[in-house]
Amino acid sequence: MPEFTPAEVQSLKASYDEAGQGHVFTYFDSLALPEQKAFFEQLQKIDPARVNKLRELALNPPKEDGEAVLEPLPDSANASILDSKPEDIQRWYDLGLELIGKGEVAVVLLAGGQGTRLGSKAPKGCFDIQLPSHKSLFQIQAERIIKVQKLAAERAADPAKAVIPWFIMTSGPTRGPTEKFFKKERLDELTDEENDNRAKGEPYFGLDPANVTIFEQGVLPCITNDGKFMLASKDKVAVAPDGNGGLYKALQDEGVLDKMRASIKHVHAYCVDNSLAKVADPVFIGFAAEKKVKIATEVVRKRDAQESVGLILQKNGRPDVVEYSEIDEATRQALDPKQPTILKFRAANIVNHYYSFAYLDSMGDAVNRLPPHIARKKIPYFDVDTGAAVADVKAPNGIKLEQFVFDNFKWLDLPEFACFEVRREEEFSPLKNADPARAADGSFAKPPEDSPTTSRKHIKEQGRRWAEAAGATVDNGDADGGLEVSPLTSYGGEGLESFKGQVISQLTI
Ligand code: UD2
Repeated sequence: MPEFTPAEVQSLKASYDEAGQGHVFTYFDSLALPEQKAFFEQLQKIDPARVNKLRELALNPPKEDGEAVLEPLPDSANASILDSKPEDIQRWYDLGLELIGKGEVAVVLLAGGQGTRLGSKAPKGCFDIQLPSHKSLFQIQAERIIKVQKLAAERAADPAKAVIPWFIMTSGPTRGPTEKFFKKERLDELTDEENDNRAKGEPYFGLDPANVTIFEQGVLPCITNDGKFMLASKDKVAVAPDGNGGLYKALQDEGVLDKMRASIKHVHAYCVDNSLAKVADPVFIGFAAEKKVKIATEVVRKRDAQESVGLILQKNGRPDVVEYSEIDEATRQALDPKQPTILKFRAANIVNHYYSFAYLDSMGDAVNRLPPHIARKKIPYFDVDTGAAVADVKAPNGIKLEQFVFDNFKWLDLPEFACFEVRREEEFSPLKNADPARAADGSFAKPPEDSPTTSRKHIKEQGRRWAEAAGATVDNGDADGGLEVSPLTSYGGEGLESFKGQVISQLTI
């Protein structure tokens, strides 16, 4: 029995006709019932008028009156762990742990991106950067949550409340494999060795599954250059994830805000591919909570003018981010007039954001006004006129609409926003690219950057620094001269006193 009546099909078709997208129904009547049902469900989820509006917003963004004036954020909106007083950092840390101890902190993981540049078929969180422990990014991040929960529980009036619910945003392609990976089911997308390594861990890496919610961001149709929705086949619209800015609508549509509302006041959202991400970082959360801002963002000093990171700045007096793919060369190269040896715009976005729950819960329909960005792509499609599928597309033939998670920063007044500079070596090592090819002697043809090698190295160098700061000596023959310190041993270098005066010969502690 179909799940829809002819009248429902007619009214759905009328809404597409009205939006100038009626062509997607060309083959609807010729489909067998199961295909009709699946197609009807997909078409029902897409609001063609909303997509047309988003495309319009993307192609003709609201004009700024006059030339956009870009300036670094004022000192009032900036803080830096590099030059903060130790007592301030300690106060933020204590406050952050107190809030976690009261069960008021949730974490949102942005994990809907595909690992295309990394060359991995499985979701990035599954990636094994070849640490001695062979822990995946998901496992490392899960264990950081376990550890910081423990640190909070030790001080909490009611330790049972020191729980950080983890909400993992996936997209169509990453949801299934992510769920299977957390349940310890084998993934076709992983090698046998990677699956075997996963099998060693606990389901959900030792977290209580009740506190881990995997949800899905929305999709947007791929659109031809003249504004028509593209079909992937007779019975499917070609769609793509709506960008990490799809987070805000997904928090509403997937009931995540509803789940948070009873106890959560502070939300930390971070990027799956930052190997050094301090998940639910008490210092950052304490800092933002103390300033009572709606949004705070962590930044690191930009490595060089060409680094592929967004720049946190003020635009016409409002907080904003200019993405690396949209920065003009003059802005990228501009030097600080007061210190001409460094970049004027050097606050690099690292997809590490704090939100007050109240702000997220107040967004309402604004989630439909996040201006998407245009990505002109080569999109395999089904040609409605010829009835043939075109797989091998030679040149960009359409656009994908991608919303950026930081595009609502501009909606805030400066006092509602804060920027927190942290140390790159402690908190940012992006896993973006596959390792470079190796020469015959096994050396890299060019220095690895933002790759498994750099992620692995940065984690082990951090572990070595922590051990040596605790008074230990590391002598373990590690290839990178480092030491892997499990998050279950230490979250941020604390609790290593017992290693004082010892020689650590293990590769991981
Ligand atoms: C992101 C930032 C960039 C800089 C850089 C540093 C944005 C828009 N850009 O650029 O400013 O901070 O990272 O590493 O944030 N994601 C989703 N759904 C999507 C697309 C992406 O969840 O539809 C997630 C993705 O899984 C990752 C994060 O968002 O956790 C960043 O996505 P990306 O790696 O595609 O962004 P990138 O490196 O172009």
